[in-house]
Amino acid sequence: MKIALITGITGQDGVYLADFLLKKGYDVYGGFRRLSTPNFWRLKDMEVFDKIKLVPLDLSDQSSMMNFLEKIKPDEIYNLAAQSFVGVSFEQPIHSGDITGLGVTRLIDTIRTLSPKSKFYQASSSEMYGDVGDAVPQDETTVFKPRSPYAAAKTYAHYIVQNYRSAYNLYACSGILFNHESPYRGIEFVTRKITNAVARIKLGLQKELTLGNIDAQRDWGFAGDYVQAMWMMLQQDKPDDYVIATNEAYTVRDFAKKSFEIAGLNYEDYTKTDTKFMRPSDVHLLKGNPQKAKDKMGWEPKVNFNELIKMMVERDIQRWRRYLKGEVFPWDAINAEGWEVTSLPSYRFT
Ligand code: NAP
Ligand code: G4F
Repeated sequence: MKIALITGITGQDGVYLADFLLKKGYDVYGGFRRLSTPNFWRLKDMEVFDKIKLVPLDLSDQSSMMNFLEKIKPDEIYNLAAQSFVGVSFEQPIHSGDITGLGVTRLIDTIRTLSPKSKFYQASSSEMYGDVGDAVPQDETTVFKPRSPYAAAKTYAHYIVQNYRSAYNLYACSGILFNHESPYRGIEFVTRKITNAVARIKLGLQKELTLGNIDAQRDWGFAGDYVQAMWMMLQQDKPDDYVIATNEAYTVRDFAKKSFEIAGLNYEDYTKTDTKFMRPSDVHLLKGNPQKAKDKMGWEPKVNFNELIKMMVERDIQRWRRYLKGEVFPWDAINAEGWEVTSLPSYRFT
């Protein structure tokens, strides 16, 4: 039986990957960080909580990685842990650099020392492209011009992985994944913020939705499709980096309009914008070309834009309906109205 370690197992991609690897017969270890309230709701909801082995592992603490890798030398290590929210990286640039950037060096250097035969996957990001200019769509040859502390940290990590691959001959890959969403997406990301608000408006629990830069364009895919590509990267003859995307871009406005439409509501009646949700610098257009992943690994996205939104809206409506019936507590939907991180300087001092 193959052994896999997934860092960041409590996050969106962590649960989809755990489910995928368990179905492939892997023995799955999941790295989690200690919190005052454990964040296991996704693992429980996906019904994988009882099938995995949880290990305390924080990317800020190299000893936690050493403890684990000394005892268990996994066949495959998937590094999904990160401070993954771009907006917060403007507020916490040092923490974001420490976890999302330097944390990867801590992990891959520990692998080099204690488990050099482990195959390694790094969660790189399309945010690294940043200011893309005329380079549309982006592929593995497009230059990185990061526009946030998060993107700068991911770019550093991306180059560290390339360096360890060539310097120490490690089997180390980076997937340059474009935005991927699901009903398990964190509630502060724009897609889930929208589908959650649509569900609450539909059920009379919320009156309106306030967004920031609705002209931003993203290439949105389904997380369940994207974790399969992570695994495929570690099954190839040689380690390499791959863009994973749909090659279709839509605006935030498009996403919101479609979400309201699916719920039988009119976007214009409920949505407004506020500069407090805009970032000091934003990425205006991301659209990825996944041709290399298709040619070399046979990977293609299966769920399209409309199907993804329908899946998310329907699931959020279902969650809030069950909540209203007193059946479940929608863990990450507490204070959904009005709770949002912003990046305006005024926010820092008020
Ligand atoms: P997510 O839902 O925010 O999950 C992030 C995970 O990292 C959570 O399990 C979180 O634990 C964990 N984590 C945070 N700080 C940590 C620390 N100091 N030590 C150990 N674990 C820590 O993110 P996701 O959407 O699943 O994304 C997975 C990875 O792919 C991330 O690295 C992200 O940056 C990258 N990525 C995501 C996308 C996307 O569109 N989703 C695209 C490209 C790249 P808690 O549960 O305790 O917070
Ligand atoms: O949903 P977002 O916060 O995702 P973003 O910044 O694209 O980052 C996500 O995708 C990356 C891959 O490209 C990952 F690496 C990263 O970890 C994360 O998963 O914002 C998307 C767009 C931005 O342009 C933002 O300015 O939506 C815009 N937006 C407009 N109104 C908003 C809002 N974003 C948020 N979070 N909240 C708003 O009200």
